[in-house]
Amino acid sequence: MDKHHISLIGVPLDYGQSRRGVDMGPSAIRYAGALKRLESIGHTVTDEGDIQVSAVEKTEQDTNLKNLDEVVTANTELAGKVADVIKQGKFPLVLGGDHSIAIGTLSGLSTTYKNLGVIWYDAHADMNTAETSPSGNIHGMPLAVAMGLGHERLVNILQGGQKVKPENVVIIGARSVDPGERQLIKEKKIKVFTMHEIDRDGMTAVMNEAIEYLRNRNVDGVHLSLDLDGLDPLYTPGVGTPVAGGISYRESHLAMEMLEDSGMITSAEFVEVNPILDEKNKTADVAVGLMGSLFGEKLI
Ligand code: 4U7
Ligand code: MN
Ligand code: MN
Ligand code: MN
Repeated sequence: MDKHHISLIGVPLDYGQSRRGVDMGPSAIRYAGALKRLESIGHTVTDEGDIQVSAVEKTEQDTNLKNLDEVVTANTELAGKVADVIKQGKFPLVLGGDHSIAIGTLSGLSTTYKNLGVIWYDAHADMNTAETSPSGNIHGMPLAVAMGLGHERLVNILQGGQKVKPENVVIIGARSVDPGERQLIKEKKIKVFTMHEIDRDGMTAVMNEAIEYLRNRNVDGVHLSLDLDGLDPLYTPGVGTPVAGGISYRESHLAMEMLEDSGMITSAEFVEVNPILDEKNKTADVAVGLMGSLFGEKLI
C-alpha cells in the first residue's frame, strides 16, 4: 500500500441516523480543501467521486433498524469500491456520511487485511446491536457489525463473519456508552481509552500505548475511523450527536501526528460532518486540518 497515493471516496449517506444534513459531509470536506491540502504535502490524490446513495422503495421491515435497505445498498457499493482501491495499491480515504459507512469500509478492507487493527476515535463505542440499540440508528452499530455481531444483512455485506477481531480494536475518546455496549466491551475485552485516561495520563501516553498495543497484535494494517464527535463540540459543533467533555483540537492533532510517525495507518475515514448543524464549515475545516497532520504535514 502506497500512502503517497490517496483515493478519496465520498459517501453522502445520512440514513444511518435521524438528522438530515450529514449526507452533505463529503461536499463540505472537499470544499474545505481536502484535495489541495493533501497534494501540498506531496501526495498524489485521486478523487473517486461519491458512492451513489438512493432511497429504496419502502418494503415491510421485520426490524427496528432504521432505513436498513438504504444502508445495506450504499455500504455494499462502498465495500466494493474500497476493495478495488486497495487492490490498486492506493490508500483509501473515505469521507462520510454518517458512521454507518464504516460497515462498508471495513468489509472492503477485510478482503485484503486478515488481521486488521482499528482505531475508533469517537465519543461513542458504536457497538450496539438491534437488541441493545436505544435508537435503532445504524450509525451506533458499525463496530459491532465489523466484529460479526448484529443484523445479518449488515454482517453479510461482501462476505459473512467477523471482519475485525475484538482484540485488534482500540477505542479513543469514549464518554457516552450504552449498557449493552458496556457489556460487550467487557465480554470482548476491548481496549478502550475513555476521556478519563486521556485526562489522567495525557494524549501522548494514550497514543503510545495504543500504538504499542496494535504492534503487539501483529496487525497487517491499521484503519483509523475518526468520528468528528470524538472532539469536543467546542471545536466540531457540526455533528449530530455531540457530547461535551471531549478531546481537544490540540490533542487531536498530536494524536494524528503520532499515528503518522508510527507509519502504521493503511486507511482512514472521517465521518459525521453535518454542515447544517455546523458554524461556517468549522467542523469540515477541522477534519481537513487533521488529515494534514495524519498525512505528514510539517510546519518546518
Ligand atoms: B456515532 C447512541 F444511544 N449510542 O446507539 C445510539 F447514544 O456514529 C448514539 O458515534 C450513537 O455518532 C452515536 O443511538 C453514533 C445513543
Ligand atoms: Mn460518535
Ligand atoms: Mn461514531
Ligand atoms: Mn454522531
